[in-house]
Amino acid sequence: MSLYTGRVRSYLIKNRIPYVEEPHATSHYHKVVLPKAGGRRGIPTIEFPDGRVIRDGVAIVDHFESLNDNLHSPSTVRQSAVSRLLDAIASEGLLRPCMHYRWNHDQSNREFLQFHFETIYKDHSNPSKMAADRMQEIRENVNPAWGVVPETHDLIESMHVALLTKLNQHFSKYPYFLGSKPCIADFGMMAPMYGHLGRDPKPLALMQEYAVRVFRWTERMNRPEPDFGEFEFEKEEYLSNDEVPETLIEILRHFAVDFVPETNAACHAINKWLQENPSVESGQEAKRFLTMCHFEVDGVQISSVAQPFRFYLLARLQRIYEDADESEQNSILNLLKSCDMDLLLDMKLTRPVLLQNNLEVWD
Ligand SMILES: N[C@@H](CCC(=O)N[C@@H](CS)C(=O)NCC(=O)O)C(=O)O
Repeated sequence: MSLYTGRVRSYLIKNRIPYVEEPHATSHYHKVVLPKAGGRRGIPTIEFPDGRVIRDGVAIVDHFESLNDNLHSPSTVRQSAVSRLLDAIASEGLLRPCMHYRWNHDQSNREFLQFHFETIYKDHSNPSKMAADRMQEIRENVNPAWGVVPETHDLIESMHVALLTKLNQHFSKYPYFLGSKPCIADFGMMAPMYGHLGRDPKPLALMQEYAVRVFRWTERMNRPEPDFGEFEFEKEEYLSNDEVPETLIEILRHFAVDFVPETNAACHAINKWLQENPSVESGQEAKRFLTMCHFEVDGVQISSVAQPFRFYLLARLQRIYEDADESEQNSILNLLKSCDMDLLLDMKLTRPVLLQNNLEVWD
């Protein structure tokens, strides 16, 4: 049921890397794994046979990509930029629908969630009560922190249904985001689109009813073979000539509607926090819930936590642009302009965020 595990699980399956999935609740996890994960609980966290530990799904995929000759990282500039952009959106940009469809549809989801949360506390004396308490805490405190409040419910639902329609159009033409081979963006998007939105009963029913091609993509992503028999494609490859198809541009335009204002507001809020906290030392942990930010989408006011991790991921897109030559930069810029995302290139924190010893830290 973990959102971020969807990315890593799919990567491991597609690459036929054997693994065992364990709940993050065992005494082994607490005694041995957690201290090596910088003391920060995070799902997923991976432990290798030699005892090394990597916390964070993005870092785990980075690790395997570096051993895998970057098999799933497109090498051409437009596709590489889009792939990184979608990875950032996947991590931070879909939390509202994920939380809303999990926590505000009790009739469909209650027993399913109760069962899963009890498994986290199965070694405690009263798993049922502990699960219920934790679930209540998420509903009352975590949801509002991410901007999931009654005033935003309609917006969240209309945006999600529109997204399903656009994704469905894309996956009717292509089995993956950039053609017939999965890229970093496909794995990233499995975090929100499988862990919550393609598995919890309520949003799964929506997906099966209105977006069967998206549902098929989630199935395909959790199978080692290409699993694209309903298409004419024969080989696993990205679209030629660095193409980013129109169906994907449409999806990006849709994401821009809230991802751009939220990123802008988060950038200002975190930079203000940095200005007010000049004594933050290099290497100090960048807390996940640092400060709040406020923005507007389609006339609806939203307040949400501004998370530094968004900018860790966005910096990877910005770096692709900065490292490109002039004609490649124009090509990336034109692409981002065509989907209303170009302003993201300038949204930077005054102090970069790094991943060090399994923690997000300030440079
Ligand atoms: N940036 C991390 C985020 C991981 C994360 O926040 N996972 C959630 C669950 S899906 C979590 O660990 N929450 C805290 C907890 O459950 O203790 C990643 O991409 O792996």
